[in-house]
Amino acid sequence: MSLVDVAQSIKTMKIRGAGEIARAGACALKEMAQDFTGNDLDQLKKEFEEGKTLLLSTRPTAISLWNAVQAVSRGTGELRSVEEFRNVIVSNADRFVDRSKEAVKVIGRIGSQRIKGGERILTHCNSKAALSVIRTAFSDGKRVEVFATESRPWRQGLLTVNELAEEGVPTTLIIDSAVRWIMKDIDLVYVGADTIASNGAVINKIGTSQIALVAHEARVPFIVCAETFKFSPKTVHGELVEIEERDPGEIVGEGEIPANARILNPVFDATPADYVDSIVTEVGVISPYAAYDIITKELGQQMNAGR
Ligand code: RI2
Repeated sequence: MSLVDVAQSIKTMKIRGAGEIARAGACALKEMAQDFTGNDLDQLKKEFEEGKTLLLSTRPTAISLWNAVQAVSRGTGELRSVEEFRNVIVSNADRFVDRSKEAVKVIGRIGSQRIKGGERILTHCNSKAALSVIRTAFSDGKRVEVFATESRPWRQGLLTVNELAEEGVPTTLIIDSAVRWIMKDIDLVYVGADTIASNGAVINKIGTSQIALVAHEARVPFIVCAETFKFSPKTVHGELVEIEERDPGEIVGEGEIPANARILNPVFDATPADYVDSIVTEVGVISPYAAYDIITKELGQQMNAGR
């Protein structure tokens, strides 16, 4: 696919998931550089910048895409030839994709340590990082049972149910408003993240903050699974995370409600650090209050770009 097609697929959620859109963006920039046939470095740089801008315009909430673009761009400022520029882009993109895939596996190994077997686990949306924990525990022979929320309006929970049920994991689908009703029977909650702010707030699929509130009330551990590239250097400099609002047509069909009625369709929300038990990253389990340290230690090179 061309970079324009990849950007369109991310925008329309044909490609979705904060980790997946980051990998798709990195690959799109790599292929753009590989397909460039000219000898004019300025032209290549111009097309590269335009490609980055287009990709970053697709889904504003997930910092993963921004971090991926920074990672692919690293060290390109001082290059003198098209060949050098292309080679650096390609190797940066490959490194980002490989490390991001490995991070999901490591999160699975680390996050599943908490699971002893017999637990009833609730998850929201369809997070590769959160499901990696569940899959790792299950493949290690731990008998877990999963409750997946429908995750309206896009209903990513059905992806989760289909994936896990096909793998033999006992899985139950519940509607989003059944979370407080089921929480008394839940032992652990694992969710993913789109962005983690420097104060430890977790921005994830809409409804996550309600789940965290209910888990807190029921004293059920609420565990976030997130690669370090889900942490936001921009929030260190005071930037607020934009909550994407999508087409109301995702919620109601044509004519279902009168034209003079409004529809709000925010697709992410923020969970304060106080409601997060821990964050499982590929560099270890951290308190949400250690988010600043993760950003400065793991994303320090991106700190300036985030100003
Ligand atoms: P992984 C998804 O957003 C969900 O909010 C999910 O929790 C988060 O990205 C992280 O997903 P969307 O693309 O990177 O479904 O863990 O809007 O797969």
